[in-house]
Amino acid sequence: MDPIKILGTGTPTVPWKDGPQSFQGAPVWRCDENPIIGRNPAKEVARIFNSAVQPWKDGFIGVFRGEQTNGVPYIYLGRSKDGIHWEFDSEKIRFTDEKGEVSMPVYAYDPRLVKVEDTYYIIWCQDFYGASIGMAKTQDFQSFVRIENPFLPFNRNAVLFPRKINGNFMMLSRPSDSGHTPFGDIFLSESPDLVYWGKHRHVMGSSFEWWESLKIGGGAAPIETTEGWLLFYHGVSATCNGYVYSIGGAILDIDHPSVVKYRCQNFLLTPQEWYEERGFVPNVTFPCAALYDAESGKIAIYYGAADTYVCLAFTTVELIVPYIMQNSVVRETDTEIGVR
Ligand code: BMA
Repeated sequence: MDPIKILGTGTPTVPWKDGPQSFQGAPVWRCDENPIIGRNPAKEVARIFNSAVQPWKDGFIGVFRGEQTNGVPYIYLGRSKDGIHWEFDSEKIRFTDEKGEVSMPVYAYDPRLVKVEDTYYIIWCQDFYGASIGMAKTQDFQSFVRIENPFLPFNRNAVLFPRKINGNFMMLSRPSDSGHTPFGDIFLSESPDLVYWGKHRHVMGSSFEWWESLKIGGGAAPIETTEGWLLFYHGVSATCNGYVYSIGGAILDIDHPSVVKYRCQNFLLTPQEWYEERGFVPNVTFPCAALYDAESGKIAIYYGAADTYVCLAFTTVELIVPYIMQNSVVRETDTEIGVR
């Protein structure tokens, strides 16, 4: 088999810590500086978690879910030299409409940050007469212009692909209900212009695997590899003591990403450390971004822990893709194109 490679470039300065020589389960290891963002990280922000980052200039920039001290979540901008140590703006991101008028969502959480061509898109969950997806664009991280809400309520966990496929923008999302949704599959939608969305396809469902049996949701923007789109997502199981959020991995077809080529039956990471098991909502690991370096194959996964902290975990494309392939179980609802 040819060596598995990341396509695209990424950044050679991806945050990195060497891993162990062998693994008991998935070849994913945690950063020894976790949690990289602790409690009370900014003025009137009690917790930052479920956040997304990108390389920017000679360092990194990110959009962070900041739980304000009044309990309402908003998105804050953060900057870092090394991707591990972060500083935050004291004011939340000021969104405007196309005319430049201030246009703030009622609340905003779980942001993703994806670069497509020369523009960065922020995609988050917000109130649109019920929980749904909000979007904004920026090229300079100074002006943030909201664009049309892509979907009707209720919907969560939306993430764009980092390039157009067959000429269209592609977005994963998870239709939901208005509460702590006890169900949910990942769907794919496409758009020629980021205004009109259609050609909706089912990608994959909550499976028979116990750790993701209740619902699943897209996580980091998919990473293009020689085997397909590498997707880190979250899977939820319902226990007698509440939901448990783990990180899963799948590989989607490069040209038809509603087709799942491989789906790992084992979680890649599950709550185990104190900062994942203890916090505002215990037992949550929730991926929202992954940085990579195509040359070395290094991958750094940013995940929220216990709705309280931001954490980092590492892997490489040469380790994780074969692990997903070797432990793959796909069912008909995964491998079909996903339209009925
Ligand atoms: C989901 C979202 C996430 C959160 C998770 C666990 O419904 O609200 O932001 O991390 O629940 O509380």
